[in-house]
Amino acid sequence: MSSNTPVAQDDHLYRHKGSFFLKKWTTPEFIDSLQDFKIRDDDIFLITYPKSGTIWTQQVLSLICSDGHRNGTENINTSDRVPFIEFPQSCDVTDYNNRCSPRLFASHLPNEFVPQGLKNKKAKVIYVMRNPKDVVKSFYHFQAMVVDAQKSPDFNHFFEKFLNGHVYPGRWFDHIKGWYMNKDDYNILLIKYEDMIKDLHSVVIQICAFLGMELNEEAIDIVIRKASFNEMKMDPLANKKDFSGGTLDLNLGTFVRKGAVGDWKNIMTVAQSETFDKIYQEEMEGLSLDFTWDATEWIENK
Ligand code: PPS
Repeated sequence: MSSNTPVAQDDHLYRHKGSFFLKKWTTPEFIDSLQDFKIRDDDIFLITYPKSGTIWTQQVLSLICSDGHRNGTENINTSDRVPFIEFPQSCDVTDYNNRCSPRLFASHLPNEFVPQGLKNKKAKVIYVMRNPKDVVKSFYHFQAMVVDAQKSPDFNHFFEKFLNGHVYPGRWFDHIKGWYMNKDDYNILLIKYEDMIKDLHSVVIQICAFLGMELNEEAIDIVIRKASFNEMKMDPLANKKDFSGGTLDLNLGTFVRKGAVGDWKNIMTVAQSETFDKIYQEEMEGLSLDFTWDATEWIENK
């Protein structure tokens, strides 16, 4: 596997304890300080590797927590409704101790960096994962919009960066394995993006049960409608209009982009796919985790 452009470390990232972080938003000291962040028993954390369905699940969670109507929060940025624990500057109520319970947080942090208090198993963690071939394609399109990022001139260049983990927050394999292998340390619900695509209704019911929230059918229907791809595609807040300019150049793409399973086939060469499969086999061996790589699998298995 070779690209014409050498893969250099991205200037907008720094390396800390084996992972990569964004210089613009965090320092190593701040990341380390999160270990002692005081967790409340009713906190709800949404954890993802980037491009795995974060904004979608942020939307689902904030809808569930307000019975589907969002309680007049329609005009509040997603980053304020479900702020990232590692990026407090990105939201309005930056002192997280002043937020009302139940607090909703999102994070891309590898498991070793999250607050230790999550391990008392009272607060809830929802971990959403997506097949990594679609993750890398989605990430490739996204990095083109990130103002400070080192831009990959072609997909192969980004593909190599992704495999090497030279992206925030590091290697997909490390993130997934770290969380999956330590899942028993947390009160955790594992969800797959592809299951949300296939049957959002079932996943919403599963999340409600996990959170102990009782929503009637009408409220569940509203959650599903307001979290649908078409609604979110039209929603400026879901498309990160609040990050427009300084962080994202939204002239170069859309955040809620395609929302497909198997879109990697439109960009990955056979050789890249085979390289990926080989690494995947080696890295994931022995883990009872499987992914849906292509939506046609559902049709064929019927
Ligand atoms: S980020 O930057 O890490 O927060 O990105 P993240 O939100 O995790 O992932 C973005 C991808 O999720 C897709 N998306 C959706 N898919 C289906 N339904 C809905 N409602 C939805 N909302 C967002 C979004 O389009 C990105 O995937 P791609 O493959 O690029 O389309």
